[in-house]
Amino acid sequence: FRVLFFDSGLGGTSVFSAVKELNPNCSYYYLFDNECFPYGNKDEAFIIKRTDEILEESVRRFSVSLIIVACNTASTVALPKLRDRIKIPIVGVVPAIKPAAIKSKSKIIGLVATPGTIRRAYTNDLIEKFAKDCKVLKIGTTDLVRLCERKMAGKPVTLTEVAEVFGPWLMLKPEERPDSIVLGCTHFPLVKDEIGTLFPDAVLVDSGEAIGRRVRSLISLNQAPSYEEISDGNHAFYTGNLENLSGYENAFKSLGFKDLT
Ligand code: DGN
Repeated sequence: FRVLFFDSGLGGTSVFSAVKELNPNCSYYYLFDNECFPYGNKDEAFIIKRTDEILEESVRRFSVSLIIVACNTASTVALPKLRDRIKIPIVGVVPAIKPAAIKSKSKIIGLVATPGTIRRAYTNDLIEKFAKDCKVLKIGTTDLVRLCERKMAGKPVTLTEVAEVFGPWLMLKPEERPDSIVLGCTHFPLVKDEIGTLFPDAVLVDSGEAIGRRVRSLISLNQAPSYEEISDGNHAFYTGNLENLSGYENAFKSLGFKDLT
């Protein structure tokens, strides 16, 4: 059973780890659009066109049975078009507003995501629907995405650098800070420890486990076409720009991805 992960960067690897844990018997492919990284500040039309082009091509090339758009920035805008055009199950990753609102006692929740995700009508609808009783503090950042990429490439990231991103919340009195923080970008679980150190009393909510469960149920419901396909257990990753990989090979290899194409 072949599953394709897709992100403009390495953020999707945080979802990959969660999905693989619950679905160990799949083959995983990771499509890493580093040619157009980052998506976080690109306009919506660009993201819709780009994801459509490269995912259609990838489904043909790798004969995958399921796609995980492991990027909130793309999922919150491109899913309808993708689902219209590509006829295999496509699982999107969107900010976990609902569980965060449920977990919050103070009813002050935080959403940290890319500027694109923060702007989306989709995100505002989620807030409207699931967090009406909460005050939602938002930070839109591409700086934190870059810090996560740096960390994955094996370079040091300091707590001060992460703290700078969260300046607006750290300036608040402790009781005015969110007690439940949505990591609304798949990169951010990669700096979960740092964020946890800055906000020790807050619960950090990402989408990884929920996506893992969703994939498991799609597989068991046999909703994906080539379910009977036996996994070859091989994990491969593909990238748009080989020259720009700078240190990422090790990150992928340590996750069990063997091929570099
Ligand atoms: N990982 C992407 C997300 O979840 O929104 C962001 C990547 C980017 O290109 N900024």
